[in-house]
Amino acid sequence: MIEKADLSVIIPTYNEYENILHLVEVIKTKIPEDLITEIIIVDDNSPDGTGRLIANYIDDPLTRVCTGIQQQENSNNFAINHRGSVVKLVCRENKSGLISAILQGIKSSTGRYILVMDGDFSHPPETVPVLINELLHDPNCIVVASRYIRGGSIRGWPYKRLLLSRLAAKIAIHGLSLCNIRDPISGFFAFPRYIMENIMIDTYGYKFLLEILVKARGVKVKEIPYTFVDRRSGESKLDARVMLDYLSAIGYLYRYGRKSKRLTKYKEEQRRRSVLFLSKAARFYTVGATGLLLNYIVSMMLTKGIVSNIWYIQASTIGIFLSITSNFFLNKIWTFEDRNFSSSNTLKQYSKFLGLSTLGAIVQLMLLFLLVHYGFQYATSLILAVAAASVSNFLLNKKWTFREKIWG
Ligand SMILES: Nc1nc2c(ncn2[C@@H]2O[C@H](COP(=O)(O)OP(=O)(O)O)[C@@H](O)[C@H]2O)c(=O)[nH]1
Ligand SMILES: [Mg+2]
Repeated sequence: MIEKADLSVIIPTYNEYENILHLVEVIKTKIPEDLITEIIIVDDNSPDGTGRLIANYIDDPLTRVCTGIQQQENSNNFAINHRGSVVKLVCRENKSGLISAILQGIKSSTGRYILVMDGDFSHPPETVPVLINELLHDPNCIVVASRYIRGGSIRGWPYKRLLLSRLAAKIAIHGLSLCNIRDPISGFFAFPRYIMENIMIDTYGYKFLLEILVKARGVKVKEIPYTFVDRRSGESKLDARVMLDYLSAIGYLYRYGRKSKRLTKYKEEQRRRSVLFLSKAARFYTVGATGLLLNYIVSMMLTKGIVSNIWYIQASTIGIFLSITSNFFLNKIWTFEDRNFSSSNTLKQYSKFLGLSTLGAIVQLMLLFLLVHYGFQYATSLILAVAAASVSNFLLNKKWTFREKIWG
């Protein structure tokens, strides 16, 4: 048994008795020789016996001889051909819809690459190697077989169905802003498994590709043309109910897209605010450092006889006063970019700033006393006390003196 495949081909089936075996055989001949491949049929207990047919095919000793199996497998739901391709059958009890069938197939698969196609020959097996080659060429994109690019077409559909399909594609493109694809409702596509890793597929919709395109937004898409051929035999499951489901799925994806856009916007806003907050804090602390320097220089000049020779306490008081004043103006102009220089406003802000600086000094001293009292080292206590006082000083001045929001 193959442990891990390179490629998993997922084919959902419901009443495809007349198509599926032939399709599997043809696909086997189209897959590049060097790829270990599993073909996974997901059948919803088709009343026409599609599931049983596949199970018998897998079990059939002739299949095994033809495909060169060496040893007897103990599970009865896979078969290996001569290139190492496995055919697996996933049986589900009830008809539960196309998306969930594809999802179930993917869950049961192991391939690094996944290819999804219908089981009614509408998706020509000749296009399978083209999809695979494109994907191997650029393994980070979704390769979509498209009916609506140059070279693509639809054969055998009545005019009404052509129109409906075209309309459905347009609704998806415009409604969901999918500008990099012409056939977003294609059911024939291939992609690397990792794309599915961070997204939750909702089985409620009808088009699997749409779910990926909206939820893995930004993923690279490559379209290759193909001719969709109406089913050879059997009946299409497209009915009014499916169309309604489709429209409500578009509505759901539209709301999903808006929600994730809002979320991205919110995250961007938060990032912008944190940058703003940090840059203001950095400016506030730079201003604080210039204040310290000014305080030091002034105190020195006044005590060492350069300008005068006054008592050091007086000199320090003048130094503190000057540094608080210069801090105030620098913060007003540079940190908080406040351009209201009316005398009443400036005076009011200045007194608040002065008051908060005094309060900061008192808090710092009290904290220092308490920390040292409770056994902390002086140096550690000093750092903690200065940090606490300067942080509260910044926040209070931001909010109360310069009337800004704390965050941002
Ligand atoms: N397992 C499973 N396969 C389904 C279901 N509905 C459709 N299919 C298969 O999905 C593929 C596309 O369905 P089809 O009726 O051909 O849709 P159309 O091509 O849009 O007309 C075919 O292989 C169907 O057999 C379902 O509910 N469960
Ligand atoms: Mg079909």
